[in-house]
Amino acid sequence: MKNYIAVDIGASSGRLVRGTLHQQERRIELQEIHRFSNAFTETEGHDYWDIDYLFAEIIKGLQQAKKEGIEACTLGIDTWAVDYVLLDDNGKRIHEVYAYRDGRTKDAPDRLHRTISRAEVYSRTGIQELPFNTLYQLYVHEDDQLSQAAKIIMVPDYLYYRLTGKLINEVTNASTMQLLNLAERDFDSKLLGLLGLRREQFGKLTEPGVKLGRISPELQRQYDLPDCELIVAPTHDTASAVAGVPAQPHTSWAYISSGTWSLLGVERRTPLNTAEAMNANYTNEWGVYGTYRFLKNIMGLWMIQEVRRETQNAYSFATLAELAMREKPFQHLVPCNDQRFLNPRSMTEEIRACCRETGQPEPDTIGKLARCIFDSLALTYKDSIQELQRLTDQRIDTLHIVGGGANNELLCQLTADMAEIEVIAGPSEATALGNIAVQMISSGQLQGMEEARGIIGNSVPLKRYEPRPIHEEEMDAAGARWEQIKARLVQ
Ligand code: ADP
Ligand code: LRH
Repeated sequence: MKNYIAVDIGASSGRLVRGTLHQQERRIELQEIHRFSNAFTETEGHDYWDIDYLFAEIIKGLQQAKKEGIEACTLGIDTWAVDYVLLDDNGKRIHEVYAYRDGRTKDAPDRLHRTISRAEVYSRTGIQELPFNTLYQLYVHEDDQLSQAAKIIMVPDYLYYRLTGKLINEVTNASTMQLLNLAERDFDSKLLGLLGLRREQFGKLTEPGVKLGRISPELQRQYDLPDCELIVAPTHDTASAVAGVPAQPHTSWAYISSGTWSLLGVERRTPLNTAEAMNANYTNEWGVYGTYRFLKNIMGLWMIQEVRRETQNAYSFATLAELAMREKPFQHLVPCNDQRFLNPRSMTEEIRACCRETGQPEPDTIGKLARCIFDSLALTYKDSIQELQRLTDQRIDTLHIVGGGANNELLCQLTADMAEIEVIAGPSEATALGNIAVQMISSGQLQGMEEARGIIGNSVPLKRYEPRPIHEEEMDAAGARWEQIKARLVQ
């Protein structure tokens, strides 16, 4: 049976997963080969990823695959978006890879938009303003390094390059640079000009599904790796995750890709870069096969990851959800998307300070902190679902929650209750499945996304959550407080 391996690296963890297609049963069997943690660390006041460590973990995973008897496979790589690598003329990296939460871009949007308006950037790119978009990161990047850069590629492009020696800029991830022109479907010359960059400093825009060739023979020999053919995945993890949503044809659905971030949106055939979409901060990231992901970034499970980290990871995520479940709902609410939660010195302290400032009691136990985060996320999802229906003029009947957050039963049920919508949770490994599905389509094993999504839905148990009636008085009080908190803190 043919082996398809996905390398899927999120901001909190990475894994190599093998998929095999059982044609008769119409399902993909997934097997995790290797898992490793990921995090950025601070050096001399800046936050960086350890890209050499990530590459070494990919090699380890491939060696493990060989030990398990996989002699040959196809391979696709996806990672988080927006972060990039500058290469010199010899293909050597000329800097450590900045992590997008690094504070250096804090004021970059305001500064850049003195030269070009927000509205113009949005009408060109359709990308929501997030301070860490590559546009703003490059705007503040050291000038001498930028001018030395022979090529500017994204993190997964770089991992493909290390494995094959081939240089590409894969499109789904390239769109998160906020440098692609929606109408021309190429790099925007005005934006490049503002950054002092040239088109030749980027590679060829390459669609998911393209075959890139084999792992270089030197690497194969040096590390005793399986014979892998690299296929370009949707290299942005969110593009792979949305490809992995088990949506039924002819239904009206939205998704939350629920991991470090909650990416809430719909898949569209056309972008929607109206003034209303810009004001609501919705993005149009490029998806697989010419689709667009019209979505919004919501601060997501990063908040609970950070609170957990501050306990030296004393609790599992499942335990944190259980502790939260025992707490009274809606006692402490915070506006998750406030920038104060992007990379605070202490998430626990930041949440407490926010509650204090808004006249609420401070969550003083780990259970209360977790409850505060899940209640606040569910209320934010409710707002975004309403906003999304208004902006797209489309009724949404089903909300698919995919990614690690699909395991959080409390949050899934709260989301169904708050947004008054049917939630289908799973797969938690939708990103790996979407990555693998594109490899299978490219290899001619599957016809296209509709077939792939049907098979994905058949491959793992999905859990359905129906909205439960809400205790009206309790909800009215919480709803009024929620509106006040948002009005006070979020611009
Ligand atoms: P990323 O790809 O951004 O690193 P993942 O999709 O792997 O993120 O999701 C990680 C998140 O999933 C964790 O932060 C955690 O909140 C949630 N999660 C994973 N397993 C569980 C579980 N058993 N119960 C509750 N939440 C879980
Ligand atoms: C999720 C994600 C998201 C981006 C952020 C940088 O992992 O790729 O889609 O906005 O990380």
